[in-house]
Amino acid sequence: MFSFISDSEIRDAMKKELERQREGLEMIPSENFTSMAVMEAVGSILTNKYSEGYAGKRYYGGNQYIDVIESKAIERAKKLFKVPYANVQPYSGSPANTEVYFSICSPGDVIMGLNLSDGGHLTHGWSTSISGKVFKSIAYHVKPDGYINIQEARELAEKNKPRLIWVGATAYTRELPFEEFGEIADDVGAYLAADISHVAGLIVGGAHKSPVDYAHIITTTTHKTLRGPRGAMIMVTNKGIEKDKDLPEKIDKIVFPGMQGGPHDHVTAGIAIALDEASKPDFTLYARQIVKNSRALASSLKQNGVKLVTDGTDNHMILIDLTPFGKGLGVFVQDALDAAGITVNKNTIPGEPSSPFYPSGIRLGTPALTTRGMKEKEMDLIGAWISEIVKLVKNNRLIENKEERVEYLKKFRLELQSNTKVKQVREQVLSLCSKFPLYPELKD
Ligand code: DSN
Repeated sequence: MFSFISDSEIRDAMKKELERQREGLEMIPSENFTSMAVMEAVGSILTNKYSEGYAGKRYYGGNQYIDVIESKAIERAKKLFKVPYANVQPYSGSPANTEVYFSICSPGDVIMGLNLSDGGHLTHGWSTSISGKVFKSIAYHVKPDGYINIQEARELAEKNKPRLIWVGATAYTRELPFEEFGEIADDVGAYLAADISHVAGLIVGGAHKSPVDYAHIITTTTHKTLRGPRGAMIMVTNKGIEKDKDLPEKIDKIVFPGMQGGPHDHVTAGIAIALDEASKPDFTLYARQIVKNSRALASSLKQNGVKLVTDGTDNHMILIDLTPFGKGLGVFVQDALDAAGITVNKNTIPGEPSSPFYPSGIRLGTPALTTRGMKEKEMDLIGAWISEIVKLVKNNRLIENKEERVEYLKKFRLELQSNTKVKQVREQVLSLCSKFPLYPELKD
């Protein structure tokens, strides 16, 4: 394995990363394990090629095979998501969303998206993102029950007349209300862009509604539930073309030459392969199992006394609300779970009483564990282990003074290494992982 990498510093880190993925429970909801076929494409000679432009209209020679690959990826995306146009060149989700803005908006235009700590994405108008600096960003929120406040979004849209509205999220555990946002956008004359990065695989597998009849534009990353390589796509729906027949051309021009140079052809091949994999009946079973697992995990956590935002889940993701124990506790739970071999991420929750770096929630999900073949029975066990760790660290407090806080966290992390409970859970995690081997094809 990695036999051509003679650079031992990099090779050793790569080997350790493989070991970490194999021997731990990967529960960051935006992560997944691609097939060997996707990895082979991404690690291939395609990385050598430059192909600025589009199939048949390139600025470099020698693109006859790249044209085949990119055209296949586009054809498969169109078929799978039932759209008349797709661009598969965006480097990742944030560039894709930025390209949408510059295709249809001018600086200073009003745009709307879900507030960051309510589950929205940085690129949906948050102040530190270019989207919140260049455009006049209006945020809608979730209600006290954690569900998107559609009434507030309607009122804000009617008052502010946005050019573009985003429906989509990065930390939202319920079905996205595409139809309702479609009506709001139509009523105020806005474009509706659905960012389905998190749920694309669920949509393709029939485990989440599709925005195709309601949105004008759809963006998605390709590496989350869709289980492809790191990359992204921008699609236009029939509704989008009815609103603006030039939308595909505008998007193509903004992606290249507007914002990007040469496409990552190795990634495009990986996307084409992943889209083919996602079109198979097995993928439908996979998508449905992700949601079954997520629901089983949510009920295990609740039974063990852990509070969840919206009290459950409809998708691949769960958001733990740690505020019953105190504010800013996400870092303690994330680090303790890490020590036990369970990888999650600390996350803000709606009405966050602390800060994005020291938030009061934990975001976790089931796409990667489901790829490994785990089912409800395993989720039940994992929910109990996570709850034990939450209870172990819940009495810690985030110290106000920054220097003292750093010292306190250092000591906390050191103590985790010898903690009996953490060691016990770590052993159980190791034993579970050994029953669901990851990448057995990669030999030492
Ligand atoms: N950071 C990605 C996620 O984890 O959801 C979104 O950018």
